[in-house]
Amino acid sequence: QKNLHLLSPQQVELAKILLELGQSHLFEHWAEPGVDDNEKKAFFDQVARLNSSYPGGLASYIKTARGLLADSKAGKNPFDGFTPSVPTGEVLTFGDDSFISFEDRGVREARKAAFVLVAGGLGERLGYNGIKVALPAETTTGTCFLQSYIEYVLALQEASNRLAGESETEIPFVIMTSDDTHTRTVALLESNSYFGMKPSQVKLLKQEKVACLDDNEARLAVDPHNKYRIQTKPHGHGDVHSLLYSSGLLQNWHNAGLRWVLFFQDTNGLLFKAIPASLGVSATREYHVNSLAVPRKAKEAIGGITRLTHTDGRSMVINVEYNQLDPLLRATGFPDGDVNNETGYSPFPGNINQLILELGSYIEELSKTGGAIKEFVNPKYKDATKTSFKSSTRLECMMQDYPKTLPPSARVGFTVMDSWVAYAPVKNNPEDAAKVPKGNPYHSATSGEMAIYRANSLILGKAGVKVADPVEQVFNGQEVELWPRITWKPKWGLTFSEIKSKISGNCSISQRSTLVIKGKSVYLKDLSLDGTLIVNAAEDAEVKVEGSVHNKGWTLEPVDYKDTSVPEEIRIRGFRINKIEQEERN
Ligand code: UPG
Repeated sequence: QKNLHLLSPQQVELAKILLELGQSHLFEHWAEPGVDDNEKKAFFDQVARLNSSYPGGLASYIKTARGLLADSKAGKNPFDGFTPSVPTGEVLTFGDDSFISFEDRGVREARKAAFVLVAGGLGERLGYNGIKVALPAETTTGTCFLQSYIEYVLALQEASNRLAGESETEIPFVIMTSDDTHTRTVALLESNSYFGMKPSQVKLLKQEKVACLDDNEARLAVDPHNKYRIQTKPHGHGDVHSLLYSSGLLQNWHNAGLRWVLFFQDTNGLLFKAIPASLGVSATREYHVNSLAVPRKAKEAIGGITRLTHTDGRSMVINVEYNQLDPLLRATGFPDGDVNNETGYSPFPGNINQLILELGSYIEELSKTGGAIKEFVNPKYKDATKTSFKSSTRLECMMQDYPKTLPPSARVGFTVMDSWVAYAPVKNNPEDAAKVPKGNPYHSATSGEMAIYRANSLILGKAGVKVADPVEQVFNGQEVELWPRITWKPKWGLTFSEIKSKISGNCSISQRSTLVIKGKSVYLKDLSLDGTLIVNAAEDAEVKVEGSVHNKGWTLEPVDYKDTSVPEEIRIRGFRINKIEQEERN
């Protein structure tokens, strides 16, 4: 009351809302007027932000929180009444005829697509100090994830426009950031001239954090570091939907005739090898929602794509998050829970969170929901009475929960591809990766890089090159297959048919070799490589690479992740590349 005269009419309104919502404790410790007045104003700036960035405002946030906290206290199972079963989807085999025709269709559709990268997460499990999109996907060329993603989108744009006989269409590229990643993402783009993309083609949408909750009444938590602030935490990647909607981008895209929105995550160096074909599946099957999936090892930290059928007859195909799949299975007639079957994999395909949404039905749905996604809460209770929390909690949401509100008529499908060509994220620090059960993927910087070499080697193998077998090696306590270090620019090999068209004769590559292809029209013919070859062809130059190349090449020298004299992005992979000798061709 005493401080009311300091506030603008809008701020008085916000104060009233807070009091009506049972949040008077937020003001209890406020100083007399004249003391900390600027902090008090800043408090209301924060409340205004929290209010405007959440669909329905703080009132809606607190109401939902009370409901979810009551359900959690009562031990209510979010899957009550649902029985899980294994759904059927489109299963693709890299390189076969159907894959090639889906790829072709996907490239044609790409100029009607927008790409959305969710990159607001800090990646606590990895513990890397920088932003994850700035990490090198591989250290042979040092290309970071963001560069690789942008170059793939540009390559798709060019190929798609070429097939349509035009050159003007630009594929929109959106990055969702957060306060944890925004400034560094902008700096990475600006210091690298947007990696060749027009700055106007890239849009950044920053997600806001949400208010923390102290108890089952959803009393907002005071920030432990500043009594004039509400403590906040990330709300999750599900924010991307409301941000796309409220920014007006979806409507702009719709008006411009776009048909697809593709969502993807911060560190998957293989993803774009699977994108043309999965976009082709969306277009051919007319899916409103298509999630890309890979065979999943039981207990692997990726969600399971599951058909959930309710006793009332409803049924949906949805991701069940990795921490919920095992308890759900045990509670519904699968006493062993999340286990591998005779194939060596869990029967539930693993969600890699590459989603393709059909824009028309997406806008229709969002105009009803405003982009709000079904949330959940995960409080850590002090004891069995479930009355107080060990630390404050908050509501969270996930982008893959979008289909939960869709009507039964929605066409929700998924596409399964082999992990070797579609999924190799960098999520785990070396210590945790080394503890992953044998046979399960490490999801580390080491395995992420090795997966790129393996995929490229296998793809060239399928395209007719004799690529030597890998050797087993241990880096940072992880046993990995070390294949020849083969990399190429997306413009060289966007699709399998394009790659095949650039290889002829008898080509071979030994295990200790490195091959870097930087041009676009580079043709390998009767190449015998044993060492390192870098092909630097100019954009429109046609280069034929023939004959035998033999030199000392580049070797991998082990480094220990604990050795802090080595840069962090190198030591988290457990090796550095020793560039001894190479041949360069232009
Ligand atoms: N992210 C945000 N904002 C947030 C939290 C995360 O943008 O508030 C981004 C993050 O940068 C990353 C993505 O979301 O690009 C996923 O975050 P991550 O921590 O890597 O997700 P996980 O908990 O490992 O799980 C997600 C899905 C899961 C799926 C898996 C596949 O929830 O279903 O199997 O990714 O990698």
